[in-house]
Amino acid sequence: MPDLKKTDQITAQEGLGLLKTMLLIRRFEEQSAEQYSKGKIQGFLHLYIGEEAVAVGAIPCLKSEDAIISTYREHGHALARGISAGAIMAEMFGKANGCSRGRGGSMHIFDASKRFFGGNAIVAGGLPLAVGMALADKMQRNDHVTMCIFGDGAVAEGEFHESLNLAALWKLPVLFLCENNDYAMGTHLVRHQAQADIAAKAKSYGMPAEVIDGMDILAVRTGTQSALDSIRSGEGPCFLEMRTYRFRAHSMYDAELYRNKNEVEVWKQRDPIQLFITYLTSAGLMNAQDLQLLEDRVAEEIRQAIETAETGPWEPIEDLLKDVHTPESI
Ligand SMILES: Cc1ncc(C[n+]2csc(CCOP(=O)(O)OP(=O)(O)O)c2C)c(N)n1
Repeated sequence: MPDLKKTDQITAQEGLGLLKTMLLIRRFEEQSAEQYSKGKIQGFLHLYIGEEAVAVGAIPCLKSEDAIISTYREHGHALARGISAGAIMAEMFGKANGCSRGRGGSMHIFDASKRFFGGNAIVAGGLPLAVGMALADKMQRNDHVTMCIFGDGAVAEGEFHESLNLAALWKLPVLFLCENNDYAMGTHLVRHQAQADIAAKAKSYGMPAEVIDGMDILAVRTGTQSALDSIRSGEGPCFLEMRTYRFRAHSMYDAELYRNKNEVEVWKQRDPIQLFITYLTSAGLMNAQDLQLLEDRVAEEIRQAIETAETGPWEPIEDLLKDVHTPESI
């Protein structure tokens, strides 16, 4: 059996569903890189390849009324939440049929109907927003949870500490989910943090914090589910540090001079998709034909997404100043 630990509670149908979403994210990202190199996508593009087990293990544990706040590396989170590949791709093409009407681009995928309250270009910018949303939920006495996703780079920001402090003090229903991929752009965690144990920092604010193997989708799923149960029972916020890795550069403009190729290759040995395929196959829950069917379905979904983006309309020029606020317009 491969090195996925939580082997007990998964059916073939669930396993194939999770694998399909991981494959969708992987292929979507590969296609995004290609469209970027063709000039169809402009601006910044941050790929999630290597980190798929976090999104797909954690996000489906939420209920539809729960909220998500994300970062600029959020295509995978948005897909895992059920925003269509076409709406995201059209957004990145800058088309009016994109989920943010083509005005946000890659870093600002947003869909209020899915309670997906955005990617955010500002490192740690989502944390205070999540705390505010959780405060609103607590005041309204519902049992919604806000999942706040951010990277290890965010722990260097004051907002991280302010947000954890208030959330713990007021026992707010927030799940802080840190995707620790070791690097903040080109800076390794140990080069910017005197205390590099992120979970220990969270514990110091008086909330439960756990470190989880972010390459193991089943460990992510189990850990997230139990954190959500604790939050819903009124115990206040929880913190999960997912140990993961990005296989690609920070963004499309990064020569990756800060890490050696061998390090990347070592992490690729634990590619979360490959680990899960091996797990499902050895557990007798999937065979090569099932995998091919999933790949075919995903390929068709991506083909349609590109078509949606290609054929989508540009915003009419006369609408360009709509929703743009200037001192004169207020
Ligand atoms: C407040 C702020 N400071 C600096 C930047 C520049 N910046 C963009 S990405 C990044 C690194 C963030 O790394 P991390 O949070 O670990 O996320 P990852 O890219 O690893 O997913 C920085 C410093 C920014 N966008 N916002």
